[in-house]
Amino acid sequence: MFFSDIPKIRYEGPNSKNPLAFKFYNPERIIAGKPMKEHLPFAMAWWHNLCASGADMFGRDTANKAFGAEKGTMEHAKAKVDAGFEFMQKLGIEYFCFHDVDIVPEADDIKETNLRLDIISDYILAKMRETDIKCLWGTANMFSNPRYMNGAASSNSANVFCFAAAQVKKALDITVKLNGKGYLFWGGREGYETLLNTDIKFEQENIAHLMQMTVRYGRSIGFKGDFYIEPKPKEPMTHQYDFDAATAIGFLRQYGLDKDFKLNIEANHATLAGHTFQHDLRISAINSMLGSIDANQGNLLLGWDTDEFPFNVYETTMCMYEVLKAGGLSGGFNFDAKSRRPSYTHEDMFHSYILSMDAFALGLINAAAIIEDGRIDSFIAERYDSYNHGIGARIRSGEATLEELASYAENMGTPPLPDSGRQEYLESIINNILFS
Ligand code: XUL
Ligand code: CO
Repeated sequence: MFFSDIPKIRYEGPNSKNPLAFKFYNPERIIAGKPMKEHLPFAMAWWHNLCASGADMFGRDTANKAFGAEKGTMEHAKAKVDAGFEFMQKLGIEYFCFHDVDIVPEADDIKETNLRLDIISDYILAKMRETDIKCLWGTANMFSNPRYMNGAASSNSANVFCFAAAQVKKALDITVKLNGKGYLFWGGREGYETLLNTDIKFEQENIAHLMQMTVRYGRSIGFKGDFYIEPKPKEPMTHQYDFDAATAIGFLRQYGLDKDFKLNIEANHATLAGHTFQHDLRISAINSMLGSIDANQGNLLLGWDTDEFPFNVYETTMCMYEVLKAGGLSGGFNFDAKSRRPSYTHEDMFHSYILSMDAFALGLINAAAIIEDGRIDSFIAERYDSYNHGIGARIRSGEATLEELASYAENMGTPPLPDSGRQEYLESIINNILFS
Protein backbone atom coordinates (compact mmCIF):
# COMPACT_ATOMS: atom_id res chain seq x y z
CA MET A 1 0.00 0.00 0.00
CA PHE A 2 1.44 3.34 -1.09
CA PHE A 3 -1.51 5.49 -0.14
CA SER A 4 -2.45 3.88 3.18
CA ASP A 5 -3.53 7.23 4.65
CA ILE A 6 -6.00 7.77 1.79
CA PRO A 7 -9.38 6.08 2.07
CA LYS A 8 -11.52 4.87 -0.83
CA ILE A 9 -12.93 8.07 -2.34
CA ARG A 10 -16.71 8.08 -2.14
CA TYR A 11 -19.51 10.38 -3.17
CA GLU A 12 -20.66 12.51 -0.23
CA GLY A 13 -22.62 15.21 -2.07
CA PRO A 14 -22.20 18.97 -2.55
CA ASN A 15 -22.50 19.78 1.16
CA SER A 16 -19.54 17.63 2.17
CA LYS A 17 -16.42 19.45 3.32
CA ASN A 18 -14.32 16.28 3.20
CA PRO A 19 -11.38 16.98 0.85
CA LEU A 20 -11.15 13.26 0.08
CA ALA A 21 -14.72 12.81 -1.18
CA PHE A 22 -16.56 13.48 -4.42
CA LYS A 23 -19.06 16.32 -4.24
CA PHE A 24 -20.65 15.77 -7.66
CA TYR A 25 -19.29 12.57 -9.19
CA ASN A 26 -21.78 9.95 -8.12
CA PRO A 27 -20.92 6.98 -10.36
CA GLU A 28 -24.30 5.26 -10.12
CA ARG A 29 -26.46 8.38 -10.54
CA ILE A 30 -28.52 8.17 -13.71
CA ILE A 31 -28.10 11.12 -16.09
CA ALA A 32 -29.70 11.10 -19.54
CA GLY A 33 -30.65 7.45 -19.18
CA LYS A 34 -27.42 5.90 -17.92
CA PRO A 35 -25.11 5.94 -14.91
CA MET A 36 -22.56 8.74 -14.70
CA LYS A 37 -19.69 6.27 -14.78
CA GLU A 38 -20.83 4.99 -18.18
CA HIS A 39 -20.90 8.53 -19.60
CA LEU A 40 -17.52 9.25 -18.06
CA PRO A 41 -15.01 6.44 -18.63
CA PHE A 42 -12.14 8.18 -16.83
CA ALA A 43 -8.55 7.19 -17.40
CA MET A 44 -5.32 7.77 -15.50
CA ALA A 45 -2.37 9.04 -17.55
CA TRP A 46 0.59 6.93 -16.44
CA TRP A 47 3.16 9.58 -17.34
CA HIS A 48 1.79 12.47 -15.32
CA ASN A 49 0.43 10.59 -12.38
CA LEU A 50 3.13 7.99 -11.80
CA CYS A 51 6.21 9.49 -13.49
CA ALA A 52 6.14 13.31 -13.58
CA SER A 53 7.68 14.72 -10.42
CA GLY A 54 7.21 18.46 -10.79
CA ALA A 55 10.49 19.23 -12.55
CA ASP A 56 10.38 22.13 -14.99
CA MET A 57 12.95 23.97 -17.11
CA PHE A 58 14.03 25.96 -14.06
CA GLY A 59 14.02 23.43 -11.26
CA ARG A 60 14.32 19.79 -10.34
CA ASP A 61 11.74 17.37 -8.89
CA THR A 62 9.48 18.44 -6.07
CA ALA A 63 7.30 15.31 -5.83
CA ASN A 64 8.55 11.91 -4.77
CA LYS A 65 7.35 9.29 -7.25
CA ALA A 66 9.87 6.64 -6.25
CA PHE A 67 7.18 4.55 -4.55
CA GLY A 68 9.82 2.95 -2.36
CA ALA A 69 12.08 1.76 -5.21
CA GLU A 70 15.12 3.06 -7.01
CA LYS A 71 14.17 5.05 -10.09
CA GLY A 72 15.21 3.58 -13.43
CA THR A 73 14.91 -0.04 -12.26
CA MET A 74 12.34 -2.73 -13.00
CA GLU A 75 11.49 -2.72 -9.27
CA HIS A 76 10.48 0.90 -9.72
CA ALA A 77 8.47 0.02 -12.84
CA LYS A 78 6.57 -2.61 -10.81
CA ALA A 79 6.12 -0.25 -7.87
CA LYS A 80 4.50 2.22 -10.25
CA VAL A 81 2.08 -0.50 -11.41
CA ASP A 82 1.21 -1.28 -7.80
CA ALA A 83 0.80 2.41 -6.92
CA GLY A 84 -1.20 3.12 -10.08
CA PHE A 85 -3.65 0.29 -9.50
CA GLU A 86 -4.10 1.24 -5.86
CA PHE A 87 -4.68 4.84 -6.95
CA MET A 88 -7.23 3.92 -9.64
CA GLN A 89 -9.08 1.56 -7.33
CA LYS A 90 -9.33 4.18 -4.60
CA LEU A 91 -10.84 6.66 -7.06
CA GLY A 92 -12.98 4.20 -8.99
CA ILE A 93 -11.10 4.93 -12.25
CA GLU A 94 -11.51 2.08 -14.71
CA TYR A 95 -8.93 2.89 -17.41
CA PHE A 96 -5.32 3.87 -17.89
CA CYS A 97 -3.23 5.21 -20.79
CA PHE A 98 0.51 4.75 -21.22
CA HIS A 99 3.58 5.39 -23.35
CA ASP A 100 6.05 2.52 -23.69
CA VAL A 101 8.73 4.38 -21.71
CA ASP A 102 6.29 5.30 -18.91
CA ILE A 103 5.95 1.67 -17.95
CA VAL A 104 9.61 0.58 -18.22
CA PRO A 105 12.96 2.37 -18.21
CA GLU A 106 14.32 2.49 -21.76
CA ALA A 107 17.49 0.41 -22.23
CA ASP A 108 20.31 1.23 -24.67
CA ASP A 109 19.32 -1.80 -26.76
CA ILE A 110 15.72 -1.93 -27.99
CA LYS A 111 15.70 -5.74 -27.64
CA GLU A 112 16.30 -5.28 -23.91
CA THR A 113 13.60 -2.56 -23.70
CA ASN A 114 11.19 -4.96 -25.41
CA LEU A 115 12.00 -7.75 -22.92
CA ARG A 116 11.24 -5.32 -20.12
CA LEU A 117 7.95 -4.43 -21.82
CA ASP A 118 7.05 -8.13 -21.93
CA ILE A 119 7.74 -8.49 -18.21
CA ILE A 120 5.87 -5.38 -17.13
CA SER A 121 2.87 -6.07 -19.38
CA ASP A 122 2.55 -9.54 -17.79
CA TYR A 123 2.60 -7.82 -14.43
CA ILE A 124 0.00 -5.23 -15.50
CA LEU A 125 -2.19 -7.93 -17.03
CA ALA A 126 -2.24 -9.86 -13.77
CA LYS A 127 -3.36 -6.69 -11.95
CA MET A 128 -6.05 -6.06 -14.55
CA ARG A 129 -7.40 -9.55 -14.01
CA GLU A 130 -7.62 -8.98 -10.23
CA THR A 131 -9.50 -5.71 -10.76
CA ASP A 132 -11.98 -4.16 -13.22
CA ILE A 133 -9.29 -1.87 -14.57
CA LYS A 134 -8.74 -1.78 -18.33
CA CYS A 135 -6.44 -0.16 -20.87
CA LEU A 136 -7.88 2.80 -22.79
CA TRP A 137 -4.93 3.31 -25.13
CA GLY A 138 -1.24 2.83 -25.50
CA THR A 139 1.31 4.82 -27.46
CA ALA A 140 5.03 5.03 -28.18
CA ASN A 141 7.09 7.94 -26.91
CA MET A 142 8.88 9.09 -30.07
CA PHE A 143 9.87 12.54 -28.90
CA SER A 144 11.99 12.36 -25.70
CA ASN A 145 15.03 10.44 -26.91
CA PRO A 146 17.58 12.64 -28.77
CA ARG A 147 17.32 10.37 -31.81
CA TYR A 148 13.91 11.96 -32.42
CA MET A 149 15.18 15.54 -32.47
CA ASN A 150 13.98 15.90 -36.07
CA GLY A 151 10.83 13.86 -35.59
CA ALA A 152 10.12 10.13 -35.81
CA ALA A 153 8.34 9.23 -39.07
CA SER A 154 9.12 12.78 -40.26
CA SER A 155 12.81 12.46 -39.45
CA ASN A 156 15.32 13.08 -42.24
CA SER A 157 16.97 9.82 -41.18
CA ALA A 158 15.61 6.51 -42.51
CA ASN A 159 17.32 4.71 -39.63
CA VAL A 160 15.39 6.83 -37.15
CA PHE A 161 12.20 6.02 -39.10
CA CYS A 162 12.95 2.30 -38.66
CA PHE A 163 13.56 2.75 -34.97
CA ALA A 164 10.24 4.55 -34.65
CA ALA A 165 8.57 1.70 -36.54
CA ALA A 166 10.08 -0.81 -34.11
CA GLN A 167 8.80 1.19 -31.14
CA VAL A 168 5.31 1.52 -32.63
CA LYS A 169 5.19 -2.21 -33.38
CA LYS A 170 6.07 -3.13 -29.81
CA ALA A 171 3.81 -0.50 -28.22
CA LEU A 172 0.93 -1.78 -30.37
CA ASP A 173 1.75 -5.40 -29.45
CA ILE A 174 1.58 -4.47 -25.77
CA THR A 175 -1.62 -2.45 -26.25
CA VAL A 176 -3.24 -5.44 -27.96
CA LYS A 177 -1.98 -7.77 -25.22
CA LEU A 178 -3.62 -5.47 -22.65
CA ASN A 179 -6.79 -5.36 -24.76
CA GLY A 180 -6.55 -1.59 -25.23
CA LYS A 181 -9.51 0.14 -26.82
CA GLY A 182 -7.27 2.36 -28.91
CA TYR A 183 -3.73 3.03 -30.10
CA LEU A 184 -2.61 6.64 -30.21
CA PHE A 185 -0.28 8.76 -32.28
CA TRP A 186 0.52 12.11 -30.80
CA GLY A 187 2.84 13.76 -33.30
CA GLY A 188 5.51 14.63 -30.70
CA ARG A 189 8.16 16.18 -32.90
CA GLU A 190 6.39 15.52 -36.21
CA GLY A 191 6.72 19.09 -37.44
CA TYR A 192 9.50 21.51 -38.18
CA GLU A 193 11.43 24.56 -37.07
CA THR A 194 12.47 26.09 -40.42
CA LEU A 195 11.62 25.56 -44.08
CA LEU A 196 15.27 26.21 -44.88
CA ASN A 197 15.93 22.55 -44.03
CA THR A 198 12.51 20.94 -44.41
CA ASP A 199 10.51 19.20 -47.15
CA ILE A 200 7.00 19.21 -45.68
CA LYS A 201 5.42 17.06 -48.40
CA PHE A 202 8.11 14.39 -48.05
CA GLU A 203 7.78 14.35 -44.26
CA GLN A 204 3.99 14.16 -44.30
CA GLU A 205 4.07 11.29 -46.80
CA ASN A 206 6.42 9.44 -44.49
CA ILE A 207 4.13 9.96 -41.50
CA ALA A 208 1.32 8.50 -43.61
CA HIS A 209 3.55 5.54 -44.56
CA LEU A 210 4.17 4.73 -40.91
CA MET A 211 0.48 5.00 -40.08
CA GLN A 212 -0.53 2.84 -43.04
CA MET A 213 2.00 0.16 -42.02
CA THR A 214 0.72 0.34 -38.45
CA VAL A 215 -2.89 -0.12 -39.50
CA ARG A 216 -1.97 -3.12 -41.68
CA TYR A 217 0.09 -4.68 -38.92
CA GLY A 218 -2.47 -3.93 -36.20
CA ARG A 219 -5.34 -5.47 -38.14
CA SER A 220 -3.14 -8.50 -38.94
CA ILE A 221 -2.63 -9.22 -35.24
CA GLY A 222 -6.34 -8.83 -34.48
CA PHE A 223 -6.47 -5.25 -33.17
CA LYS A 224 -10.10 -4.19 -33.60
CA GLY A 225 -9.95 -0.84 -31.79
CA ASP A 226 -9.49 2.66 -33.14
CA PHE A 227 -6.24 4.33 -34.01
CA TYR A 228 -6.12 7.91 -32.83
CA ILE A 229 -4.34 11.10 -33.86
CA GLU A 230 -4.05 13.70 -31.11
CA PRO A 231 -3.79 17.12 -32.76
CA LYS A 232 -1.55 19.84 -31.34
CA PRO A 233 -0.44 23.01 -33.15
CA LYS A 234 2.97 23.66 -31.59
CA GLU A 235 5.30 22.66 -28.78
CA PRO A 236 7.77 21.14 -28.88
CA MET A 237 8.06 22.03 -32.60
CA THR A 238 7.28 25.51 -33.86
CA HIS A 239 4.95 24.03 -36.48
CA GLN A 240 3.33 20.67 -35.81
CA TYR A 241 1.70 18.87 -38.71
CA ASP A 242 -1.42 17.75 -36.79
CA PHE A 243 -2.29 21.39 -36.05
CA ASP A 244 -5.92 20.90 -35.06
CA ALA A 245 -8.88 18.60 -35.67
CA ALA A 246 -9.64 19.97 -39.13
CA THR A 247 -6.01 19.63 -40.26
CA ALA A 248 -5.73 16.08 -38.91
CA ILE A 249 -8.99 15.04 -40.58
CA GLY A 250 -7.76 16.41 -43.92
CA PHE A 251 -4.51 14.48 -43.53
CA LEU A 252 -6.30 11.23 -42.63
CA ARG A 253 -8.59 11.54 -45.66
CA GLN A 254 -5.77 12.45 -48.00
CA TYR A 255 -3.91 9.27 -47.13
CA GLY A 256 -6.89 6.90 -46.87
CA LEU A 257 -6.56 6.52 -43.09
CA ASP A 258 -9.96 7.93 -42.13
CA LYS A 259 -11.69 4.55 -41.74
CA ASP A 260 -9.22 3.33 -39.15
CA PHE A 261 -8.47 6.54 -37.29
CA LYS A 262 -10.43 8.84 -35.03
CA LEU A 263 -9.24 11.84 -33.07
CA ASN A 264 -8.18 12.18 -29.47
CA ILE A 265 -8.98 15.80 -28.63
CA GLU A 266 -7.04 17.49 -25.86
CA ALA A 267 -8.48 20.68 -24.37
CA ASN A 268 -5.15 22.48 -23.96
CA HIS A 269 -4.09 21.59 -27.51
CA ALA A 270 -7.30 23.04 -28.94
CA THR A 271 -6.78 26.32 -27.10
CA LEU A 272 -3.14 26.48 -28.23
CA ALA A 273 -4.49 26.22 -31.79
CA GLY A 274 -6.61 29.30 -31.15
CA HIS A 275 -9.84 27.32 -30.82
CA THR A 276 -12.07 26.45 -27.94
CA PHE A 277 -12.05 22.86 -26.71
CA GLN A 278 -15.68 22.70 -27.83
CA HIS A 279 -14.72 23.75 -31.37
CA ASP A 280 -12.33 20.86 -31.91
CA LEU A 281 -14.81 18.42 -30.36
CA ARG A 282 -17.51 19.66 -32.74
CA ILE A 283 -15.28 19.48 -35.81
CA SER A 284 -14.38 15.89 -34.89
CA ALA A 285 -17.96 14.91 -34.13
CA ILE A 286 -19.51 16.27 -37.35
CA ASN A 287 -16.92 14.27 -39.26
CA SER A 288 -17.71 11.11 -37.24
CA MET A 289 -14.18 11.15 -35.88
CA LEU A 290 -14.62 12.01 -32.23
CA GLY A 291 -12.89 9.08 -30.59
CA SER A 292 -11.46 10.02 -27.21
CA ILE A 293 -10.55 13.00 -25.04
CA ASP A 294 -7.41 14.12 -23.22
CA ALA A 295 -9.08 15.97 -20.37
CA ASN A 296 -7.11 18.93 -19.11
CA GLN A 297 -7.14 22.70 -19.11
CA GLY A 298 -4.71 25.32 -20.33
CA ASN A 299 -3.82 28.69 -18.91
CA LEU A 300 -5.03 31.23 -21.44
CA LEU A 301 -2.51 33.78 -20.17
CA LEU A 302 0.36 31.51 -21.20
CA GLY A 303 1.26 30.35 -24.68
CA TRP A 304 2.23 26.78 -23.86
CA ASP A 305 0.78 23.47 -22.79
CA THR A 306 0.27 23.69 -19.03
CA ASP A 307 -1.75 20.43 -18.73
CA GLU A 308 -3.69 21.62 -15.69
CA PHE A 309 -6.33 19.55 -14.01
CA PRO A 310 -9.62 20.86 -15.42
CA PHE A 311 -11.87 22.75 -13.05
CA ASN A 312 -13.61 25.22 -15.35
CA VAL A 313 -17.19 23.96 -15.26
CA TYR A 314 -18.27 26.11 -18.19
CA GLU A 315 -15.69 24.28 -20.31
CA THR A 316 -16.59 20.82 -19.04
CA THR A 317 -20.26 21.64 -19.64
CA MET A 318 -19.63 22.53 -23.26
CA CYS A 319 -17.44 19.46 -23.63
CA MET A 320 -20.14 17.18 -22.27
CA TYR A 321 -22.75 18.91 -24.44
CA GLU A 322 -20.69 17.90 -27.49
CA VAL A 323 -20.14 14.39 -26.16
CA LEU A 324 -23.84 13.83 -25.42
CA LYS A 325 -24.81 15.22 -28.82
CA ALA A 326 -22.30 12.88 -30.44
CA GLY A 327 -23.92 9.92 -28.66
CA GLY A 328 -21.02 9.40 -26.22
CA LEU A 329 -17.38 8.50 -26.69
CA SER A 330 -16.11 5.16 -27.92
CA GLY A 331 -12.90 6.06 -26.06
CA GLY A 332 -12.71 7.81 -22.71
CA PHE A 333 -11.58 10.80 -20.68
CA ASN A 334 -7.85 10.53 -20.08
CA PHE A 335 -6.57 13.03 -17.53
CA ASP A 336 -3.54 14.25 -19.45
CA ALA A 337 -2.96 16.64 -16.57
CA LYS A 338 -0.42 17.19 -13.84
CA SER A 339 -0.70 18.66 -10.39
CA ARG A 340 1.09 22.01 -10.12
CA ARG A 341 4.75 21.85 -9.07
CA PRO A 342 4.05 23.08 -5.53
CA SER A 343 1.27 20.46 -5.11
CA TYR A 344 3.81 17.74 -4.51
CA THR A 345 2.28 15.34 -1.97
CA HIS A 346 0.52 12.05 -2.63
CA GLU A 347 -2.62 13.60 -1.23
CA ASP A 348 -2.43 16.27 -3.97
CA MET A 349 -2.60 13.48 -6.58
CA PHE A 350 -6.00 12.54 -5.15
CA HIS A 351 -7.19 16.14 -4.79
CA SER A 352 -6.35 16.68 -8.44
CA TYR A 353 -8.42 13.77 -9.67
CA ILE A 354 -11.30 14.56 -7.32
CA LEU A 355 -11.36 18.15 -8.61
CA SER A 356 -11.54 17.09 -12.22
CA MET A 357 -13.84 14.09 -11.91
CA ASP A 358 -16.24 16.40 -10.08
CA ALA A 359 -15.81 19.07 -12.77
CA PHE A 360 -16.74 16.56 -15.48
CA ALA A 361 -19.66 15.25 -13.42
CA LEU A 362 -20.95 18.82 -13.15
CA GLY A 363 -20.38 19.28 -16.86
CA LEU A 364 -22.42 16.16 -17.57
CA ILE A 365 -25.27 17.24 -15.29
CA ASN A 366 -25.33 20.70 -16.88
CA ALA A 367 -25.08 19.46 -20.45
CA ALA A 368 -27.96 17.05 -19.93
CA ALA A 369 -29.98 19.95 -18.47
CA ILE A 370 -29.21 22.19 -21.47
CA ILE A 371 -30.39 19.47 -23.84
CA GLU A 372 -33.45 18.71 -21.71
CA ASP A 373 -34.30 22.44 -21.53
CA GLY A 374 -34.27 22.51 -25.32
CA ARG A 375 -34.12 26.30 -25.80
CA ILE A 376 -30.63 26.28 -27.32
CA ASP A 377 -31.39 23.46 -29.74
CA SER A 378 -34.71 24.92 -30.82
CA PHE A 379 -33.13 28.35 -31.29
CA ILE A 380 -30.51 26.86 -33.60
CA ALA A 381 -33.11 24.89 -35.53
CA GLU A 382 -35.26 27.99 -36.02
CA ARG A 383 -32.27 30.09 -36.98
CA TYR A 384 -31.94 28.09 -40.21
CA ASP A 385 -35.67 27.88 -40.89
CA SER A 386 -35.43 29.74 -44.21
CA TYR A 387 -33.85 26.56 -45.63
CA ASN A 388 -36.85 24.43 -44.75
CA HIS A 389 -39.04 25.69 -47.57
CA GLY A 390 -39.07 27.54 -50.86
CA ILE A 391 -35.76 28.60 -52.34
CA GLY A 392 -33.87 27.55 -49.18
CA ALA A 393 -35.12 23.98 -49.53
CA ARG A 394 -34.00 23.96 -53.17
CA ILE A 395 -30.50 25.05 -52.10
CA ARG A 396 -30.35 22.33 -49.46
CA SER A 397 -31.49 19.62 -51.85
CA GLY A 398 -28.73 20.57 -54.26
CA GLU A 399 -31.30 21.16 -57.06
CA ALA A 400 -30.94 24.93 -57.28
CA THR A 401 -28.78 26.48 -60.00
CA LEU A 402 -26.73 29.63 -59.80
CA GLU A 403 -28.87 31.23 -62.56
CA GLU A 404 -32.07 30.43 -60.66
CA LEU A 405 -30.75 32.00 -57.45
CA ALA A 406 -29.50 35.06 -59.30
CA SER A 407 -32.92 35.63 -60.87
CA TYR A 408 -34.61 35.01 -57.49
CA ALA A 409 -32.36 37.65 -55.89
CA GLU A 410 -33.00 40.13 -58.69
CA ASN A 411 -36.76 39.87 -58.09
CA MET A 412 -36.49 40.06 -54.30
CA GLY A 413 -36.40 43.84 -53.94
CA THR A 414 -34.41 44.94 -50.88
CA PRO A 415 -33.26 41.77 -49.09
CA PRO A 416 -34.26 41.63 -45.42
CA LEU A 417 -31.57 41.40 -42.73
CA PRO A 418 -31.17 37.94 -41.23
CA ASP A 419 -32.71 37.47 -37.77
CA SER A 420 -30.68 38.50 -34.73
CA GLY A 421 -28.10 35.99 -33.54
CA ARG A 422 -29.20 36.68 -29.94
CA GLN A 423 -25.86 35.61 -28.47
CA GLU A 424 -26.28 37.41 -25.15
CA TYR A 425 -29.76 35.99 -24.66
CA LEU A 426 -28.44 32.48 -25.32
CA GLU A 427 -25.53 33.00 -22.93
CA SER A 428 -28.01 34.05 -20.27
CA ILE A 429 -29.94 30.82 -20.83
CA ILE A 430 -26.76 28.84 -20.15
CA ASN A 431 -26.09 30.76 -16.93
CA ASN A 432 -29.71 30.37 -15.96
CA ILE A 433 -29.48 26.59 -16.37
CA LEU A 434 -26.07 26.35 -14.69
CA PHE A 435 -26.89 28.39 -11.63
CA SER A 436 -30.52 27.77 -10.82
C1 XUL B 1 1.64 16.13 -25.18
C2 XUL B 1 0.55 15.16 -24.98
C3 XUL B 1 0.97 13.74 -24.89
C4 XUL B 1 0.04 12.79 -25.57
C5 XUL B 1 0.54 11.38 -25.56
O1 XUL B 1 1.22 17.45 -25.26
O2 XUL B 1 -0.59 15.53 -24.85
O3 XUL B 1 1.08 13.43 -23.54
O4 XUL B 1 -1.22 12.80 -24.97
O5 XUL B 1 1.77 11.26 -26.17
CO1 CO C 1 -2.38 14.50 -24.56
